[in-house]
Amino acid sequence: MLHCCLFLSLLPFPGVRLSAETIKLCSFNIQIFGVSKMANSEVVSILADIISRADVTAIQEVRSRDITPVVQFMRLLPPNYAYVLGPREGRSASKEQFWVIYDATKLRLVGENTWADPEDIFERNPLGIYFQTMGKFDFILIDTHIQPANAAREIAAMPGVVKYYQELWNETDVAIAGDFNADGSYYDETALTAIFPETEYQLIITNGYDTTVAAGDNTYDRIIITASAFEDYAGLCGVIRFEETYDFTALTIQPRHVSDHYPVWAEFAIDADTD
Ligand SMILES: [Ca+2]
Ligand SMILES: [Ca+2]
Ligand SMILES: [Ca+2]
Ligand SMILES: [Ca+2]
Repeated sequence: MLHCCLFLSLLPFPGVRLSAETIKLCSFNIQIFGVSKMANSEVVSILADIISRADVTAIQEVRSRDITPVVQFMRLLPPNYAYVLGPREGRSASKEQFWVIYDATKLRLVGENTWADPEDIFERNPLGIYFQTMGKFDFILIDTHIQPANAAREIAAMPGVVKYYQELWNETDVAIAGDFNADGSYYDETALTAIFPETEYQLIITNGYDTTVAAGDNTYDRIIITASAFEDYAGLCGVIRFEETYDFTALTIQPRHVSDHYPVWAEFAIDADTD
């Protein structure tokens, strides 16, 4: 009986297939990445370890006037990792860049495009990237960092961004990954299912997850996929609570020095794709 229960507990949700080979997609707001953060070797080694355990990571909050910290960080990763760095985005003097780091032996970059935002809705225009895995799975990754004060309006505009990229690349599988600020005082998270109805989208990181290092319980960080990618989702996702993963008693830093956000992740089969 015990064996039976153990076995059942390993099964994914009904209807979700297990695939031998998967890719791990991560999203991580690394909080004000630039010269100062790069100077802290303990922080940087944890960031590098997390990112090198994923096959592709959508990063938010690169804040640097020049590319030097980005280039320095890439040297700490295994040589098979490549990246796309988006343009500097933001309405004030404080600019941010999206940064997508991926394992080039697992994923091939097919296209990259920053949303032009004709109605100027987004403070930081989302970055779309079209990836082909080494299996059948091809998909669009949208990296986003929703402005907290304007969360409802920016989130409501996101399905239009999805549609734009689907038409641009003639590809229906989309994973939106990023810091949505979709909880707490910024946003009523129960409103997400109206914007992303379950016939058309799946909220992989659902409202119960805590993605913040602070004591509060907020699901700011999200991975959301389109219906055609339901077949590709391998049924595995989570939040990396790095204070439980790394031994901070051996370090001089606190978990909050790594970031105020935890990374979120999801796995996708590379051979289930039919579109
Ligand atoms: Ca596809
Ligand atoms: Ca929540
Ligand atoms: Ca928390
Ligand atoms: Ca698909």
